Amino acid sequence: MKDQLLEAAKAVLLQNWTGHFTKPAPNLYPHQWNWDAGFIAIGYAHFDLDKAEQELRSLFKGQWSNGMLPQIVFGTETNARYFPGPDFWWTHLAKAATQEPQTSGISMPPVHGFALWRIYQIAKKQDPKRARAFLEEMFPKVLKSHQYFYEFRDPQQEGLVYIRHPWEGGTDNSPIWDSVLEKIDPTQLDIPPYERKDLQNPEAAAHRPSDLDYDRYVHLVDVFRKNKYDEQAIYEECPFLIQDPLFNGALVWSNECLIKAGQELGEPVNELIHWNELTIFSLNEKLWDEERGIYNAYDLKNDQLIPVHTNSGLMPMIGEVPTQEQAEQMLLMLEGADFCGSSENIYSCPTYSLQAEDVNYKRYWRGPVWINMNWLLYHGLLRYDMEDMAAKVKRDSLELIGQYGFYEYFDPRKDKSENLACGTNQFSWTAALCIDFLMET
Ligand code: 2M8
Repeated sequence: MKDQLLEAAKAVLLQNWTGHFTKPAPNLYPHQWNWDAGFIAIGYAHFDLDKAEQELRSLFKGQWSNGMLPQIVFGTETNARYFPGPDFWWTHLAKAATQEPQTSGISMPPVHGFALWRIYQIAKKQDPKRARAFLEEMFPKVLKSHQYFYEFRDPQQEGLVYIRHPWEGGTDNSPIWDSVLEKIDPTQLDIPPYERKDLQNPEAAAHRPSDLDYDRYVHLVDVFRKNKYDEQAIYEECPFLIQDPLFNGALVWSNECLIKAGQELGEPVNELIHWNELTIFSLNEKLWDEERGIYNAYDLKNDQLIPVHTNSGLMPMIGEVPTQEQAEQMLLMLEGADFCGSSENIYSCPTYSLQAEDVNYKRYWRGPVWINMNWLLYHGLLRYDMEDMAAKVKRDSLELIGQYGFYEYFDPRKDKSENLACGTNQFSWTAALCIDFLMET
């Protein structure tokens, strides 16, 4: 059974391999995506080091001269398959952008520090010299992407990085963004004309973000391009500036892995240590919700907390941000009615509190289980020796995949009469992280 699943997972990655990088899915996502590439490279490291390395090299070819690692590095498939394609971003106006390959003009959660370190650990067992050479090659690039965040996305120098578009958060349609997006009224704005392509995919169409959401997404892109990607000007004008606990939690784990990598390579790491201490401090000082035992997001534009509880609020565990005591509170939250429901009827871990009135078990990032979030949560739990819960998260992930296939996300309700698979099939990070779960020793 394990061998079959493993082989099937490898086949998904190889099927989505384009010769230079791996598409997140065969049709819906025809280019290279930023955090997908990090997860995918981890999967490859277990059976094809060459592809693991190429995956990250290809992504970093799109890195801007200011360090920003773009959300999408466009491949050669026609624009007809995905909106927004390369032409929509007008990145030729951005001083720092690469023109070849073309990219989008936003970034994504910084997973590459911990992906690189994990790949190094896996590769060392196969070929130590090669593993070190790749670490050496990538370390400065990943470091530069962190420098970008601390230089351009942390205006109050508190160590908390903001995102300026829901797509940057990775959790596109998360209810965390709602209150901020609702303030953008497209009827009062001049929204540039555009045509969605994602609804052409019948598997995914039903649960994707709404047209109103897309108008707002497009408006934000318009703000960026009109400001020629000048970060200061965007900061002043952009209505969407959010400090997200998943994003900043990933940053901490990646900082920490870069510190280890730097020490291994004999590189200076003082700046990284300083950034990291500040981010950990501010996550706890500003975003920790003592009453509920979870981290909030913060709306920087309107200067207020966003007390909306998705499992992003649990993710600072991956960087060991909470103390053991805080983590115990988080475990209670996770095991309780909000997430896993202490019952046998819910697959861990729904992306949105099951107590929320607007939880939706099938809609994109508004309730379903996503395997990358489970994988992160699993690693977070292990840092606090919460082995039982970690084992459940892993078991549930493998059971969902084994039963339904390598889908993009899953309805968390254990109901054998319904097909729990959602979104697009043959999804790369589901396959890659399944490999990592299975191969873990
Ligand atoms: C989804 O996001 C893209 C935009 O980036 C989309 O909806 O078109 C998200 O699930 C994101 O996290 C993921 O990286 C991307 C590709 O898998 O798809």
